[in-house]
Amino acid sequence: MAAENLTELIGPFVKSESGRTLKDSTLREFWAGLSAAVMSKIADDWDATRTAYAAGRQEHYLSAEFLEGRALLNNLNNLGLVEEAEAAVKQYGLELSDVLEEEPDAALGNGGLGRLAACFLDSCATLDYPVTGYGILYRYGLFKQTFENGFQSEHPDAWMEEGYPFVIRREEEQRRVRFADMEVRAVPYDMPITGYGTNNVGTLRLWKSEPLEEFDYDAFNSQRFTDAIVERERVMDLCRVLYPNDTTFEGKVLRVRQQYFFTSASLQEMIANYLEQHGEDLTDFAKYNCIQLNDTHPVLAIPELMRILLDEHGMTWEDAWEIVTKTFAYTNHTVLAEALETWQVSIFEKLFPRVLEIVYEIDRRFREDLRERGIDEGKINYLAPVSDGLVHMAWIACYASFSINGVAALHTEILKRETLHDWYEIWPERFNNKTNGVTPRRWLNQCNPRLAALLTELSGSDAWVSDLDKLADLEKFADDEKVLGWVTEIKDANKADFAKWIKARQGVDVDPTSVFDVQIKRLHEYKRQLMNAIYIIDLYYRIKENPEGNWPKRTFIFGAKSAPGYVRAKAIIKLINEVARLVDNDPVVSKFITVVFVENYNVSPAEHIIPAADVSEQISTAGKEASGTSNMKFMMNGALTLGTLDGANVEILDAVGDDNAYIFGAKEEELPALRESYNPREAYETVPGLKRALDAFVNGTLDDNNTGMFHDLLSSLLDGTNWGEPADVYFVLADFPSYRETRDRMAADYADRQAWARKCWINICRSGRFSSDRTINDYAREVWKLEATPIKK
Ligand code: GFP
Repeated sequence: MAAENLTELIGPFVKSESGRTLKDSTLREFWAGLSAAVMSKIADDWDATRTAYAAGRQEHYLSAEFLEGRALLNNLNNLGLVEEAEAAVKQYGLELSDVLEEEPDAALGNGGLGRLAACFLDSCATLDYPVTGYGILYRYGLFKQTFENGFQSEHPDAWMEEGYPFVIRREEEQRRVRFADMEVRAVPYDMPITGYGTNNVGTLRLWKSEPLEEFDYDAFNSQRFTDAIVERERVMDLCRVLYPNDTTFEGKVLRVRQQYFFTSASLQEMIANYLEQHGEDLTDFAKYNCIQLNDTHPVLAIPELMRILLDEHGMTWEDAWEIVTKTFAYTNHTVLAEALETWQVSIFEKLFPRVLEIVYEIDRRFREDLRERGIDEGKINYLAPVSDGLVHMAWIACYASFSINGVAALHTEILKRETLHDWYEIWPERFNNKTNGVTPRRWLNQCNPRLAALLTELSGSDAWVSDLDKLADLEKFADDEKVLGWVTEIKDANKADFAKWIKARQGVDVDPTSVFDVQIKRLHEYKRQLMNAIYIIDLYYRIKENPEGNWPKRTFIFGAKSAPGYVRAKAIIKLINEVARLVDNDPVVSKFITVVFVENYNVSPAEHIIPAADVSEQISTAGKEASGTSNMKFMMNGALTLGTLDGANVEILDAVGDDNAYIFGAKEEELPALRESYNPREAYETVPGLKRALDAFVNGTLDDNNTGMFHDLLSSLLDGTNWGEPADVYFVLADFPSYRETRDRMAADYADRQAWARKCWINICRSGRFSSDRTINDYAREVWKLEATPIKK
């Protein structure tokens, strides 16, 4: 019998990674060796799971993004191997925590959408559902962010350049993807997705594009070296970066190429598996396969499946369409216009004329179908798959999918009422809500071991880790002083850890006894990091005015990346960094408050930040944040929500009640009327303190290095733009007074640590419904019609 224990396995694996003695091996090589050893332990179960899933009904999760973060600790936790791994590295005088820090984040996603996909796969594995994720093996993940003089600067993230043991190349399962101007090999790289308390191991299959020929040998031989590799580089470009800049035509072509590439390869695999398992007749394809489209990015799968069924399997249009409309389900993630992707017809013409032909035929039949339903031409033209020279991906999704869902109750209502209202009128039965969730494995058990230990001790087992509703039983301790004392101690210890971590990372000193008030998410105007910053500027002046005041000590923590081309978001980053500098340079104000902008925010930093947070900032303009998921992570870790009635905040409030959350601001249904009468300039003139805070943008208090960007920010709030955008689109100044009042009150409440801890405890105990296990069970039951398929041991 081969060695099974990590203590025995680690040595040989590290040596084969490093090619030298263990004494000389680097920490990074220890990480690689330990990871490879863990892979060896997963291998048999992974194989057994693949075999078990192949024959039955399966669900395929198509997503352009999977924001996985680090894998090693997650796998050790799931497999119950943390202690073994600690002992294994101790033999060589190493600490597991140091080894873990060597792992790069697999940042193959931008934010919530990609992280949700990662949480979903974790839940599918834990619940034994036969689900496979499909995406792209981007060579460079989300860019690395640094601050240069307070400005965001972007750098490539070559996350797997030094080797990455958690993906396995499956050469023998490669496919061909054909474009009009190139043909490429799609080579799958599989990542095992372990679950908690199960032997099942799911799969995330990431496709990599490679040329048919390594390079042009003749050109190379004639010393035309660049010519020899041009085609290769063109093919490799396909998977080079997550979300290429698509402001240019060429950028758009690349993006569409990516979308077709991974959906085509994935479909080919599904078809091949079907033929192998169920024979040549594809009529029952939808009985065995369901495909979830994660936003519109994979919607090309719809015409591509039509093409495969029609052209490669000789089906009639009617039979093929019947299969397609029973196979696809579509999730919408935002009501912002950018989610409803449209592509110029000319891009499709250039890349895949046959797919375009099919899209036109879908369009023709769609128009006929709607005319028969008595719908007027104007509406038909608006909803048609092709209009005004554009292909409308969301409309194709709505037409072909049997299920259309939003990601929180309020969001789904807005889809039905506005964004997708016409579709809802025609096909109401397709619409359903699936409120997002997050995995309690990574986001509680792994990132907050102290709290996890307390929960396990009080409930007598770790069953809550895979059944988070069990935490409801612990609410009986809400008035137990001893338990509340422990909750406070745990938070304080986590805050001390954060203080050490940020000191080592960025050299910043923070006081662990201060209130940790946190906003971490992509930088976007609707998320209103700007309102948060204005509050801090206002507080700065209030403290200066009254330095003897009873100001609670507070640390304001930010983490955010801005899309590289989003000028205003980048201005907000610079502004926050300037506010941090202003506060830090003031000997009086800095006694009370500190502002920290965590550089290069990503999954791993979030795991350090969330367990240490007291206040969870969820302050988007009502109606704009589809769900949010950090709100759920904070809640599970005993931070209190300071939020608007937006996205899943509404459901968090419903779960914990008014006494245990801090809600402020205009409601979604109030905004249309408010827009009519709203005058941001009046707020600027009349709300006490606001003028002073906003003037700081431009009067030399905050320095934008003569870029004029702070001036633009201010005028976006007060004047709107000359291209017709109204002033203060996101109601920052309108909500500011109630935000300030609520946030002040919240900081004051913190002083009563016992009462505060009670609120935290209620939040933790009632977080069960925000586990992604609940979400996935809902999808499996109501949309995917999927049975758990545990492998036999
Ligand atoms: C998007 C939405 C969020 C939602 C996630 C997952 O994420 O409200 O929670 O998708 O459904 F906007 P971001 O792009 O905001 O990160």
